[in-house]
Formats: sequence, structure tokens, C-alpha cells
Amino acid sequence: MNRRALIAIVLIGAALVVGATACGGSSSSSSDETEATTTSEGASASASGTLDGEVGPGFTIEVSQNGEDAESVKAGTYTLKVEDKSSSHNFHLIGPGVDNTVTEVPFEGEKTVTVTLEKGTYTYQCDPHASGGMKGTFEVT
Ligand SMILES: [Cu+2]
Repeated sequence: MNRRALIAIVLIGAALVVGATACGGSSSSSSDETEATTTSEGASASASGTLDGEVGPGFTIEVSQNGEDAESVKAGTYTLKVEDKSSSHNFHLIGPGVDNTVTEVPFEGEKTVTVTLEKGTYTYQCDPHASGGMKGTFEVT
């Protein structure tokens, strides 16, 4: 009985040593995954952010960034949130690579779109009243 018990203890001990060695060996491969993550983050480093558009309720239309009138915006992909406060106006953004009627004239409410802005001049306007000056521009650099 004593010998069998001793043999059992030795076998368990050997199994533990093998298990510990296996764990130690696998942990060294994790550094490869860390490098891969860092590389993919660096590749997607283009500018992005949020722009706010507002049209109506009067004959006004504007685009702002961080609460200020947008005049110069960095190129990149933006979330454009438009508040259309009138059923007699619409919001239309036109520029390099973009021709987006975000809201139609009868629509009232909020719409959010994603736009990719390239270098150049972008015009936002209310189509029926653009000729009367209901429009504005901002530069993308
Ligand atoms: Cu209008």
C-alpha cells in the first residue's frame, strides 16, 4: 500500500511539472499578437469627427464643428448630423466626391449620414432657396 501511494504521488508530481512547462512555452507567443494590433491602428490614422448641420426654421442654413461655424475642416470621414427644422427647406451638401441630399424639403427632424471629405470647397444649401442666398461653404484642407 505504501509503495502504491508513493508511486501515485510521484506520477502526479511528474504530471504537474509537464503541465507547468507547457504553460511556460505557450506564453512567449503572445508578443506577436501585440505587434499586429499596433500596426493596424497606425494604418487607419485619417482625421475624423462630427459635423453639425442646421437648416431652418427661418431662411438660415449652417454647418458647425465643435459648436463653431465650420470654415476650415481637415480631410477625413465625418458623421454629419443634420437638424432640419422646417418643412419648406432641405439640406444638400455638394463638393469633391459628395452630392448628398441629406434631407428632402418636406422632411422635418434629424438625419445622420457619413461623408468622406476631400481637399476642396464644399457647398451646403437649401435647393429651392439657394439662389436667394440660402447656402454656405467651407474649405477642406
Ligand atoms: Cu429653403
